[in-house]
Amino acid sequence: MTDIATLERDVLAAIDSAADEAAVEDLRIGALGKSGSISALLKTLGGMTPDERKEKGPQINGLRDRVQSAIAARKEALGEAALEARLASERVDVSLPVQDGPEARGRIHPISQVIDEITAIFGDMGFAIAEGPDVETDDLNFTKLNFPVGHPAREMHDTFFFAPDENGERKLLRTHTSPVQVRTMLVQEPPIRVICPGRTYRNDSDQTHTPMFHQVEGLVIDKSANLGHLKWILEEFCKSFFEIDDVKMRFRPSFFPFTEPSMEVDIQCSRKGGEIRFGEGDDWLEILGCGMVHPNVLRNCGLDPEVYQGFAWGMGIDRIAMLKYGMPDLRPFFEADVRWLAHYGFRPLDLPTLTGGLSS
Ligand code: 2U9
Repeated sequence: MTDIATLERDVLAAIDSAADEAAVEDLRIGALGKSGSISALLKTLGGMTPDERKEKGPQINGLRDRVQSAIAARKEALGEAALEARLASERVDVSLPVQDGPEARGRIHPISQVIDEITAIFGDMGFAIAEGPDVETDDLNFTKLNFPVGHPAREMHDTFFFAPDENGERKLLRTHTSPVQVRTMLVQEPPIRVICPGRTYRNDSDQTHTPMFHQVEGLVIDKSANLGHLKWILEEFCKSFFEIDDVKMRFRPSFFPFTEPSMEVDIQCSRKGGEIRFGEGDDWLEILGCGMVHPNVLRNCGLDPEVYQGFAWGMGIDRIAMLKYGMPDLRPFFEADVRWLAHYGFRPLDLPTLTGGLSS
């Protein structure tokens, strides 16, 4: 076999087995590029005698032409195969249902939903919504609320304290949202009607307690606000929130430093087969605490208790969310598990309204 025939056989075999277009291009450069093997043969023609050139010229040029067309054919075949593979892998089945967008797949956390429901109910009664910082001063969280310095109630709150700053002041994570009402009274003239939902913190953790939890507290201050008004507001709230026509409520005497008198409130319920239903039955369930604002608190917040009076209440949002939506354990609320959220969460476009129902 001549050198030319051997070269042709090798180059054509390599082209035939090239796996992709890049490999074919490498072969083209190796054969027909500036320093390619066939280009080298073509260059030898210049140094040949006319007779030799007559014989070798057609052989070498024929070799170049056949290799060129083999390369073009292989490139085309590989290009078509690559396109086929891409079309197969990227094929869109237009008969499949359209995938939901984020607004349809996302879920509202039950706590956010319940805060929306609570603010819708109290907003409709004419209450403003107030918020304040999670990191508070001892003064606003305790002293102004009539917790005497060194009083055991400060310890009862299992407070998370920060290290004292350069002035010796020891900040804390608020143990209730009451400092928000204190801030409101310090800057706003009565009449005051405000609710304060938000995060609160206590060093406590078990099946019904998490170190961070949510409260909503309410405050009404004017010249004649009294327990009759408080009772009506709480009854209307419970009827709206639990979506029941009527509800019995039971007020038991209690103690809080910031209210006098103070009460804990139970609502009527039935417990059948482990399921709690409100507005029926003859069982009771504690849901909130309340009372008339203590005169010391009014004074501490710049209001004259001889002129102004009012009432306040507080309840745990997480607890009433669990009760309303039948969630057995509090801890998954804050574990950010999307499977839990997919089950218990709410569709973002289903906004709670008073006319359309709150849990629809
Ligand atoms: C001011 C004056 C009075 C807010 C109140 C309660 C009673 C109460 C608890 C319920 C369960 C907290 O979530 S819980 O752990 N709260 O019982 N809260 S009266 O009284 C105030 C607040 C602010 C200036």
